[in-house]
Amino acid sequence: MNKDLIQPAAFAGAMRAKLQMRGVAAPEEATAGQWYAATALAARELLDLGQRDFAVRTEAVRGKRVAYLCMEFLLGRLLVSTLEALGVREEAEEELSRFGFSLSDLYELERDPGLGNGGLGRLAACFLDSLSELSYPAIGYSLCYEAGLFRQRIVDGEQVELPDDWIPEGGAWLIPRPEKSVTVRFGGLVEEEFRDGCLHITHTEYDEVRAVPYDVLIPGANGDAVNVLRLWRARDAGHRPDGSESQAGYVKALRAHSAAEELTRQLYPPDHHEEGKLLRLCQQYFLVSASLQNIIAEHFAAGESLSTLPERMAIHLNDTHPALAVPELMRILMDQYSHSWDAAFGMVTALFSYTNHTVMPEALECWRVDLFRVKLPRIFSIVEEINRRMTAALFDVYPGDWDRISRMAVIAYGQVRMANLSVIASHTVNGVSRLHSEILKTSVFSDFYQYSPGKFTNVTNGITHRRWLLQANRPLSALLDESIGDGYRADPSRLRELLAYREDEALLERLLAVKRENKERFSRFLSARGARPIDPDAVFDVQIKRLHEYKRQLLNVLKIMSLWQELRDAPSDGRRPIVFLFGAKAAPGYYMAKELIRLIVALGEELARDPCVRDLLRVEFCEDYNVSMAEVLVPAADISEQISLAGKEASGTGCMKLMMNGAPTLGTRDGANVEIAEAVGEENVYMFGLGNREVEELWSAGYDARLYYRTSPRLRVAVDRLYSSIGGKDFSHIGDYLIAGLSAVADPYMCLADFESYRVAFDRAVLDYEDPIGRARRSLANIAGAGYFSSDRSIRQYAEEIWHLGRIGR
Ligand code: 26Q
Repeated sequence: MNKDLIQPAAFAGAMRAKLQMRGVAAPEEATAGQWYAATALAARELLDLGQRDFAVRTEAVRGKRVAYLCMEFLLGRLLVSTLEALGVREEAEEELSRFGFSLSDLYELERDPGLGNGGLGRLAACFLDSLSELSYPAIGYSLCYEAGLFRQRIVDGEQVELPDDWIPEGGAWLIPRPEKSVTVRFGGLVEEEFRDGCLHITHTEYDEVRAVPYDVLIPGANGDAVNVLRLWRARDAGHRPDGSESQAGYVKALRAHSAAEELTRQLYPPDHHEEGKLLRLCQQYFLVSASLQNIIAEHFAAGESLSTLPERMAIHLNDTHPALAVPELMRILMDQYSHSWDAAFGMVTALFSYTNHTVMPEALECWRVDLFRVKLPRIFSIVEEINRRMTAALFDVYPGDWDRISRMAVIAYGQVRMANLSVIASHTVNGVSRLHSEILKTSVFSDFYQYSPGKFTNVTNGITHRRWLLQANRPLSALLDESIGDGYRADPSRLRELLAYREDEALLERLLAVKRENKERFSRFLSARGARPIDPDAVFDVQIKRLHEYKRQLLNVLKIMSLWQELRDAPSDGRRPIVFLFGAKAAPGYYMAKELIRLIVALGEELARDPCVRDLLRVEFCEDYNVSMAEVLVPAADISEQISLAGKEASGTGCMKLMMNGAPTLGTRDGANVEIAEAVGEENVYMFGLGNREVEELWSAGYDARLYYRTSPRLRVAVDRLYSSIGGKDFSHIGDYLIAGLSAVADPYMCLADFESYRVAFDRAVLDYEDPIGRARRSLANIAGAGYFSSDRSIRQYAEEIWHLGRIGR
């Protein structure tokens, strides 16, 4: 943010003033919690100044802003990144140390705002960070869930979900803006009447919910920007019952009150099977309706008229979750501002762009027409009209080609298809890695690609190196500062300069020392949570991501089981221990994912009980994996497991965090792995397995998992092991899943087909580990190649190629 507005020397005084304001008599008496609150409040005050200043500067040049609509923003803790960006970290640290505290003590007190499930939400958070860093005017819109993603406990070897009431300890960054509240309508009756050549809509008997915004301010470290993340909280639009009503009125008011507040009670985990998650549909509409009302109000407040909206604003749909913004904007323009259909739709396609994050067919969002119509009657009639006009236009181009037209329709077979709606209404559609964007063109959206090829493009994902390198790995950034200078801090592409040190043994040794320090730190972190200490000399093999069949944690398990058997067959002393670290949450309704967690935990227990292997192979399931844990675990990794079935992982971003911290990828040619291998060179990664085309061919030829089971003895041993008890538990159904396929195709994600080449690649990685200089050099190449995967690069691309934003500079 604008540093003219900050006097770092005054920050300590501001912290004390906030203590006093909160009723603490003397700073000597303040607890860590009170210091935390005071520090956050003092920082918020500066952020508030910075945000106003940036808004004024943006207005002065009639700057264009992007509104990034996303159901999730997985921010992680904010204290350190904020103080760092404000340039007052040292001042805060010094003041705290006077009273016996440190910033890291306080950081530990902060609850992770877990307002996201995984990659998509974390990407949104990295993007906001980059938008601010690069001085692009932006506003993120999302929901202020009272409970974020569940906290995970392992009880009796199984995942148990606990509610995550984060606001009491993590809400210090939320600034309520009740004066900007709006109301959102659900249900009711819609009447359409043609009068004086115009369609008049009357909407009656709806339920109203009030949307109250809470702002989180996101500063850039360089430049002047502070952008807003606006989180909507649902509140009853009427009055809370106070007892003055009749008995029936009281009950009715109470019911309406709790129904309204239920809307933003919790974040939903992905659940593609359960039909009729009506509340999720309402959440989506609530987000987009409140956000669009806010966008338009602010546009008018700036003295603009609707016709200039596309000059001043780009609206981005992060996945289809906020796609209802399309019909909602149509509704506002037509019903409230008397636009014609064509004028309104023209406005929509000038404003909207859309990013797709998945090719998994079951994850393409659809809503049942009957539910949709009841909850959002007017929105439904607009979607119907979009569909009618679209299919008519398609008929002109493809007369009689009903199959194609029905594939491209927005409404078909009783379902509203959000992906088709998003594509039709957007001027640009992008995938999140080169391979994924190609797959979009050839499979999921091939019809649309043929119809309008110019719409489709790629923007490979990125991560903010400020959190994932500068903040999470201070020893490494200190070493980089000393060697290549600090230019990479503002321009991560300059990490490339590290390549000049490839032959510098002194530097390579120091790189090894940094990794070791980080491994020790993680080992302490785990021990503090009650785990048996890990030997920092062990190889740290890391697979951290949501639990999903396509990500193939099971393939990793099969590998570990085969290694286990080998050690039992040929015990050997003096081997280097390997620790397999897993971090993963399973969607509560995803049976197989939960079973796989049970398997990983049981395997860990069984290995720990086997005297033959307990010191050599260890499986640690890291409970409650989240952003804060990743900040400790990522810098400690020796091997980055990115082993999804080729064609399934849209991009992956964990792969980028791990490479930036020096861990070589052990991975398939999927998602961003392909580009990582290209950036660092094949000799610095361990790629294996079928490619995307080979997967498709094998699939159409008829995949037979048993073939691999019969021909690879070490695979057979691993699969067979699933049929005897592990940690006293039965996992034979997972064996059946792989080779019997009782109700479906056996091994649907082809773990068996990739097993042998995976083992070969893994063995090579472990062998290579024994050459420290070679290992350090590989690590160096990964760090040096990570610049491209900075979200600063992704955001520049979005801003220049899709949103057409300018930077607000002086
Ligand atoms: C769906 C229906 C009901 C409730 C929730 C959902 C839901 C929620 C979240 C569906 C999907 C998500 C999240 C998807 C996601 O995180 N995708 C990942 O996005 C990353 C960023 O682009 C990619 O790197 C990953 O490859 C992709 O899996």
